[in-house]
This record gives sequence, structure tokens and C-alpha cells, in this order.
Amino acid sequence: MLTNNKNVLKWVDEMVALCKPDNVVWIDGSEEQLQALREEAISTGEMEALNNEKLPGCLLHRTDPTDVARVEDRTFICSNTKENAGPTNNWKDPEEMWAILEPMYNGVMKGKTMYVIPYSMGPIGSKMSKVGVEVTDSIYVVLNMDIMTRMGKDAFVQLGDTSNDFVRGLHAKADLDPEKRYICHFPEKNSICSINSGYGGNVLLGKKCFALRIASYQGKNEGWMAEHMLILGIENPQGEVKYICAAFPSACGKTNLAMLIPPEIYAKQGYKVWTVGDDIAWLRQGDDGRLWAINPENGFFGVAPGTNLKSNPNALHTTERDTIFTNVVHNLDDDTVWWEGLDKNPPKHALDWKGNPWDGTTSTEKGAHPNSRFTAPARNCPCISKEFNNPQGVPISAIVFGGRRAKTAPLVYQSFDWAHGVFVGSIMASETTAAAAGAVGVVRRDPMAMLPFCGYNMGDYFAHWLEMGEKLGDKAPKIFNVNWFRTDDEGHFIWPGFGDNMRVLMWILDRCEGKADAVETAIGYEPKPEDINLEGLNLSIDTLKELLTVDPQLWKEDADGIEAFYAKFGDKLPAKLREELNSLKDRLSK
Ligand code: OXD
Ligand code: MN
Repeated sequence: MLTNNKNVLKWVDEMVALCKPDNVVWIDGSEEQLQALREEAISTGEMEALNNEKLPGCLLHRTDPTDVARVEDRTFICSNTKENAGPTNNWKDPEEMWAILEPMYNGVMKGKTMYVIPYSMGPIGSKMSKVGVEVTDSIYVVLNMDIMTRMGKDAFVQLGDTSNDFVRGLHAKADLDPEKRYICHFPEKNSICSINSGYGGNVLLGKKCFALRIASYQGKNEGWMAEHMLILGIENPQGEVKYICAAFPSACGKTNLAMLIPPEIYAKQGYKVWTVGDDIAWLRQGDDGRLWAINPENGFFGVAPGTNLKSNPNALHTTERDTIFTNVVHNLDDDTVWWEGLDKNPPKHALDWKGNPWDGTTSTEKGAHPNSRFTAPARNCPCISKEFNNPQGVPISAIVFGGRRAKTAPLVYQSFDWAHGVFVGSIMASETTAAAAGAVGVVRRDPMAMLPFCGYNMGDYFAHWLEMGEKLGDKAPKIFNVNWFRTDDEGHFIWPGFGDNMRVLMWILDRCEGKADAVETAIGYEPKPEDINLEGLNLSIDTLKELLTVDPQLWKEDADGIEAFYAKFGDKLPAKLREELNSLKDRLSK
């Protein structure tokens, strides 16, 4: 036992009595214990060791082919009332849900070992951090949690001997039956239950389940925010660093933006970009009145396909050691890994993500699953911020929202003020692409990129954002919206994206410091075209003007879509947001 905390001991006893494992192992986080677990997982075939020279300390794992992604339709917010979960979550009464779950957990670990994982989300010693305890029957989970969180006995020091403020996470792989897969959150009970899955997003309970769904609910009650945001710092040639948080729906390049490489014109002047986080930010008002952020995670759970030396060299270097690869191609010639979009040399003698023989030079099937992943330690990242472990976090100058819009949203605009910024975040949307099943170009609203991750009524969540703005007053970060995905009439992206996105971030920071001008439009403040630095870029000022155009007709149609979306929230929608929508309509018709 690693703690005297009676609340922890009592809960673990209950979980043991329910799941009936043969053994219970408390994870202290020591290298000896971890190494023994790696060896055990390798000996049972659960994980495979990779080439120790080319990929030292790296492991490969394959999940069940029916278990490769988060399952939103099997994810539930079991609040005491349906209203507390709100119209955007699946809800089930907590008792009814437990009546379904309890028999499934009863004896589920017979013949197995239960691992008890203490972990901290956020740096040990930070007032912004929170502790969780996950019990699981999976070594894969233990080894991933080691990378993604601060795992081990220090987390119990962070919790203390008497506190009851820890998130209880119960995970069992069971038979991986998709029909019986459940990812359930009990916000009022500070607890999470996951069963019949072994895929990261469903089983690394510190990540989406705790750090977003449960934490968003805690944040509302305790006056802070848990957001689906990357955090990056831009250092100027004088050595001053300004921090930006940015929210994008899944698969809009958050990890790439978080680790961006400055274009030559900035690099040669001495600008640098530092990564604090690529997925989740916890934000609190600091003693100075400003908004401060920590990244509660300790690693990156990134999508492998498409990661390459051009799109994201920093991410690729991060995965060169001590990384767990899930559902990628296993190159049998040299015991390394491969995925679509890594390079143009797929291996000939390989196993695909299902473990079947695969010849990348002839096969028409994909070798890696499109949602295959790397779990890599933040310390490996060449551009990791030196503030990464700072218990105070970093002060945020700007909040950026973004989506994938072919025509509607301009490259960048700034909200008129905080409340208007909350409106801008609440109407975030992406258009479906040909990559996903279903119709192309359908607008999917994803407020603040939190649609699948808000652990309570999203109407109350909007109200919480508005309240945070009142508390922050004139110290509040400025709010912006970006769209890297405008297309021309042939459907090609107009803006180059990747590192060149820094040109837009520079205007954003200049606005925060009152150094750049803007043009007032119906939707917000836009840059003067000459204020976006195009040096070294093969893009004309006329094209930039096109990227900044706002088509009132498209926006009027969008306003109708927003109206319909807002209707879902009934009287939970803050009046202020309805006013913002009406003001937008007025401005558009002028
Ligand atoms: C993720 C997601 O895996 O947002 O980060 O889906
Ligand atoms: Mn995410």
C-alpha cells in the first residue's frame, strides 16, 4: 500500500471486492516496477519490443480490430438529472447505469491482476493539479498512464492523507465486446467506469474522461476551466514569451500547431515556438488577475498517420524513444514502425495494424489504422517549454478558436470583447470532409471543440465561460477565430498552413499588445491585409484579401444554422448569447 488515505483504501477495497482479481499491485512509478511490467507484457505478447538501437525503449501494441477509437455513442454522462447532462450528452440515470455495470464488473478480474494507479493531472506540487486513482487489469494502460500522467507514489503525496478529492477510475477490458462497451462518467461522484475496451481514449481515464469531462464539471463548481486546447509559447528575439491557447475539433492539426516550426523569416530574427500542451488546458485566474494555464498531461497521445518530417518534425523526434505505438505498421526487416504519410518508402516485409502480413509496395489496403497512435513523453519533445513543469502554469494572452470551413470563416478575426468571444467559440463548426463517412460539406457544430467532452449541460458551460469573463475583466485574454481550411473553387486549400500559421499568430499577439490595427467587420475585427507578414511566401496580397473576405449571404445562412443549434439548449442558453446572435444578424443586414 502506498498511502494511508482512508478514502483511497476504502474505495480500492470495494473495487477489489467487486472485480475479484487474483492479485492487486500498487503502482509506485519506480523504473524497476515499470521494467518488470514491460517484460511481462512482452512475454505474453500484449506488447512487442522494437529495435532497441533505432527506437530505444519503444513498444508496439495492437488493439482488437473492433476497438480502435473513442466511442461517443457508448459514452455516458450519468448526472443525477438528465438536465444536468444537457442536450449534447448521452445520459443515463446513475443508479440505472450502475445496475447495468455492476454485474459486468462482478468477478471480471478473476484470474487476473488488478493494478492500482495513482496519478496526478498537472505537475506535482501545483495548486492547479488534481489526483486520480485508476484501477485496471491492463498493463498497456499502466504503461500508457506512465507516459501521459505523473504516475506513482508522488501522486498520493499530492493528494495527502485525508483528502477525498480524487477521481475514481475503474477500468476492465472484460471481453472487449463492443455491444457491452461503456464509458461512463458520474460527475457528482467524481468517478468514471470503463469496460470492454482497450483503446487509449476509452481507457486512459486521466485524459478525456477526467481531464475534460469530469474536470469541466469540477471547474464550473470551483471557478476554473478545463478546455480541449493546446498551449504554445512564442518567444520574441528579446526573449519574452507570450502564450496562446487554441481549441480545434479533433483532426484539425492541434498537435502540429502546438509544435510548429517558425518560418524562416521569423526563425532568422530569433523567434522560437515552445510547446506547453497539445490537447488539454486547465485554466485558472492567477493572483495577478490574469488567466493562467497548465497542461494536465505529461505526454502526447498523437495520431500517427500524416506525422512526418515536413508536417511535424518535433512530434516525430518525440517518438524516437520510450514511446508506445498502437495499431501502426510493424516493419519486420528492422523491427521499426511505419504509417501512411510517414515517408514514401512503405516496408515490404511488414505486419499491418491487425497483425497480418502486409507488403507496402503492393498492397492497396492501409497498413496503419487511420487512428493509430503514438504515446510519447513530453520530455522527448525538442520544443517542450521550460515552463512545462511550472506549478504556476503560464499566463495566457490569447484564446484562439478554429474549425474547418471551406468558405464561411475568414483566415482570422478577433472578437469585439469577451462575451462576443464566447459567442464565437459557441458557434465553432467544421464541415465534414470526404475522409469521413456520410455527406460532404455538412456543418457540424462543435462549441469550443468540447462537444464530446463537456461533462455537464453545455448551456451552463456557456454561462460559466461568461462568468469567467466577468471575473477576469480587463485582464481577460483576447479571443480570436482562425480558419486554415478555406478552399478555392477547385477545392484546394488556399492558405499554406503548418509553420506559416505563425504569421497569423503574430498578428494575434500584436493585437493583444495593441501593436496592430484592425478593420471592423460584421463578424469581428479583421487584420488589414498588409499587417499579415507574407515575406518569403508565395501568396499574393490579393489572395490574402480573398482569405479575409466575409460573405454576408453565407453568414446569414450560418446564422440560421446557429439559431437551430441554439434551440437545443432551451432556456439554458444564456440570454447574452442570444443577444450576440441577434446583434450579428443586425450587423449582417446593414
Ligand atoms: C483526441 C481527440 O484524441 O480529440 O485528442 O479525439
Ligand atoms: Mn483531443
